[in-house]
Amino acid sequence: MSRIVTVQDLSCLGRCSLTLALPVISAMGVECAVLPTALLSTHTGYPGNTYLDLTQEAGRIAAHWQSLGIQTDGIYTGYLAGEAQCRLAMNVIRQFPGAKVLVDPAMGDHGRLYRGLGLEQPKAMAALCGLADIITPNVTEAALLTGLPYTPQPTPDQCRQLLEGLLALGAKDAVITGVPRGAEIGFVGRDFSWFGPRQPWDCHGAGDLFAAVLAGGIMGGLALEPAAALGAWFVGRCLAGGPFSAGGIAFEPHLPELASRLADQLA
Ligand code: PXL
Repeated sequence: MSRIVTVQDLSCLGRCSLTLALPVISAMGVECAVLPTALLSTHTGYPGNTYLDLTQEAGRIAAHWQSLGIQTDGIYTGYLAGEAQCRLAMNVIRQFPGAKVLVDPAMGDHGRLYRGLGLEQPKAMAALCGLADIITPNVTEAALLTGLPYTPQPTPDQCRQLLEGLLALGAKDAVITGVPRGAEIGFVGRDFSWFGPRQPWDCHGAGDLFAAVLAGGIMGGLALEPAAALGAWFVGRCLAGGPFSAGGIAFEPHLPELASRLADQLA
């Protein structure tokens, strides 16, 4: 059985980051160890969320694991707030050489950083991306990381430029997610892309859901393209049950289907 260590916040309500990664990755038959970087009442899409920084405590947890000789097959980092948390994630990656590293540089959408993040975030996240095997920015994050202009519907040529800029950060591979194209939406990688029907609504946590399925798929034994396709299929499947409020995408009823689809693909 494979193990993933995931480094991201615990937003107590709102189906994103850890409350989503843990059930999704577990349902895919992969053990999910958690390194919570902050404790929030809700994600920052709700007004007035509480925020308790746990960077120091997460460092103590990682040090304890090191003293026990704990190993992991994969590391998956998500939303991180500030330079110290990105440095913590980089130290965790160095602690487990040989682990496959997925960095989802969750920090913004619709052309803007999430509320509460500082202007230093893209640079700190770019440094973390440099240590990754795979990064999964959305269109906004790809622009923030590369310094290229944000365009809501990048053309294939613009996607290629974004990918080049992302790989120049040092990441071994990159998939741009949530790329709109006419009535469709999909993802674009270096030598593959996929587009499917786009729901008239979007929802908080869609990027986290894609990344969690991708992480579970790769650690379960899939190659990058089929793992990304599984992620896109699952996000589409869950979003079709919407629209959803800030409480997030109701993915829970579909977890058995995700598990059986993964098993079929591995068979
Ligand atoms: O879904 C990404 C995410 C994760 N964690 C927190 C967030 C967000 C998006 O807003 O606020 C705390």
